[in-house]
Amino acid sequence: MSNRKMITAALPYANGPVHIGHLAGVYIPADVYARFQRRLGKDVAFICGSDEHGIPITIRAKKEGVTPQDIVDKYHEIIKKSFSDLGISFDEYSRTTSPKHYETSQDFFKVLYEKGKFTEEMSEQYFDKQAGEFLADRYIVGTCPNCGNENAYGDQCEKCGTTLSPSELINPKSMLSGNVPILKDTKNWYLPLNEYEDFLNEWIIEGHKDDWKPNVYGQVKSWLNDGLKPRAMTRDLNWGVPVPLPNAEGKVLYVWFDAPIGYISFTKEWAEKNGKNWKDYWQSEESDLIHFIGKDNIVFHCIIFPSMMKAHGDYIMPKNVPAFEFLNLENDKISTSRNWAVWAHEYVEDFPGQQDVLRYALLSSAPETKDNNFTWKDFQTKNNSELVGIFGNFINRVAV
Ligand code: B3M
Ligand code: ZN
Repeated sequence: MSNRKMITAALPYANGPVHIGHLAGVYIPADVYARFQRRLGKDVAFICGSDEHGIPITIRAKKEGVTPQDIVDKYHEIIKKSFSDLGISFDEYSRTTSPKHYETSQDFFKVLYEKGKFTEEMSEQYFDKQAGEFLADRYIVGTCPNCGNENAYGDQCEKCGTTLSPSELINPKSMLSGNVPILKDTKNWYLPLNEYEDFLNEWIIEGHKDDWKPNVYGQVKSWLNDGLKPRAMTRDLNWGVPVPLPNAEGKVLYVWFDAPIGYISFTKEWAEKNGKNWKDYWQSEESDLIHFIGKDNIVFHCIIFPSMMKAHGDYIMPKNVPAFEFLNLENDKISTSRNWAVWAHEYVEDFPGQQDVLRYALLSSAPETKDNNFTWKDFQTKNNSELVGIFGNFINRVAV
């Protein structure tokens, strides 16, 4: 156990506000951990920020008829304010459109490129003729080859959790026009994840059998058993961090390449303002790196980002990646598209001064080892009998 704690919380997509599922599954547990470590006298950096690239943002912008920049400007402010209103004690809350992040993620890409860590591959990608755009990841939907879910995305099936590539989808359809896309040749840069299998097996499967959560360990193990494939680290899109190479016009870094580097960029921003050295947190064996995430982000934090850091060569590996399960609301899956959620910024308005009640309620039913459920009835009981009745009575008796 080292004295320095580099704590990250998953970067929320700036395509909508945060809800109680995000709070219970990532931000409140991470905040409690960070506060606890500070109390123990540890040197803590607790870092987060908005994830402002990727297709969820551009899809939302298209839907609302505004620019992606308009979308992220709006939601970054809303998210940032609700975290601060709820007492999430980030040392830094930044955003992936910041200049420091462009510089950091492009530098990271260049190091891997110059070390020969990427393979350059021509491939046929789906292209929407009507929209005149390549269709990456979530721009394409179809049937999951694994479980038959008809609404699987080009990068992942949310029903069974399998990571996919668009070519694996059965009956692919464009999210832009609804049309059946055509295939067109394009060049991208791939990280051959298969070359990191031995390293990942030794580090996680042999090294963290006993101290990582079973859900995290189990998922990693099953991916490694299935075998890893090279994964494209660039995309044919016009919203994102430009690929820093000549002849790469119209190409940006894959959002899951740039977003985790955000943790590093934001640590640099914080360090510069506070007279610290960011390398003490990211490149020193004296530091414990801990990623708080939701269960759908396990592959990115346990396989892809560690392989990127390993390829780079200067970075430490995470000590632990506590991933939480999901929180349901009144026995139904929380859903942004169906507007079935308790939104953080609305709670703060509707229950002024009652932030700690929500923090207590969400923490005491955090989905730590299995999916959990939030109901207003429970919330009322937790407030009235646990906080006011039991805790309040205890304080009152002590004071008397
Ligand atoms: N923006 C959040 C999500 O998958 C995603 C996390 C990035 S962490 C580097 O909902
Ligand atoms: Zn599936």
